[in-house]
Amino acid sequence: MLVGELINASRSSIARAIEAGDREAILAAAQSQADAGVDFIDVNAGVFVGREAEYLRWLVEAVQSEAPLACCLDSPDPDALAAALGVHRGTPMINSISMESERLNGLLPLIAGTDFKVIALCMSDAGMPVSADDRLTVADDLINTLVRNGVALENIYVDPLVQPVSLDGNFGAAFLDAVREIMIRFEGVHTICGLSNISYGLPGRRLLNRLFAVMAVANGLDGLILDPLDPRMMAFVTAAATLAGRDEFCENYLNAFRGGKLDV
Ligand code: THG
Repeated sequence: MLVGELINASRSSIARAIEAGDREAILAAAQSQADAGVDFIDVNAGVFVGREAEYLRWLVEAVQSEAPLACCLDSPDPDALAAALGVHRGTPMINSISMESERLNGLLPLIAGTDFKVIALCMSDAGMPVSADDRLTVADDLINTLVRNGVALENIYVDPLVQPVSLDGNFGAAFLDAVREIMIRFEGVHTICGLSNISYGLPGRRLLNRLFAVMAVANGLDGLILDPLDPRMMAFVTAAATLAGRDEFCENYLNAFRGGKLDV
């Protein structure tokens, strides 16, 4: 399951398009990611404090102005999510709920009993997780809370939270251990992550991001938030999914080969 990350107001070209009301630029960014094969288009207007709800809703309208491309609504703010949900067509993904009590209580009423896909981020009032065990504890709480509130296990995407390996040499291994354990212990649930945090503070970031994607898929991860316009990343992820047993009859791999997408 792939989520395209490019419509994020932390990117200057997107911030400019939002402020200029340039619907065509947003639509083009959405269409190119959909053409690259993503399942959801992430939309994030978090840098616009005070106007996030208004801008997130506008982003959804822009992304869906030609075709009802499904959005991954990327905000911790219930008001912004409610505004975006008010105009979204089809089944959205919510990015993300966590065990932080304010966020949990704000978002649960929007999510309970729906068939939305929900990213469950492994953060709690205790802060950021350090070890694999920290991540397992929060994942357990989140999964149980969501299921008790009428969210199907199959619609939950646990994000164990990638942290920079430059800050603590064990952060990569702790994340990978958590993915493997979550996928074994909670059969039927999904896992997902963003990649760029792993390489924060280091040179050669794209190399680290691509290899970490492969390692995460090898450990059972079945969702990624990524830049789908990076052809090497896409080739690596396609090959990794095939090698990890997630590509029946190697169909996706062979299609990518025939489309010239593996020659990168
Ligand atoms: N988990 C979940 N959601 C997430 C993240 C995650 N949403 C946001 C983020 N992480 C994923 N999205 C992006 C979007 C854009 C960029 C990175 C991640 C990006 N990065 C450039 C880079 O890395 O070189 C430059 C960033 C900049 O301009 O400063 O563009 O982990 N659930």
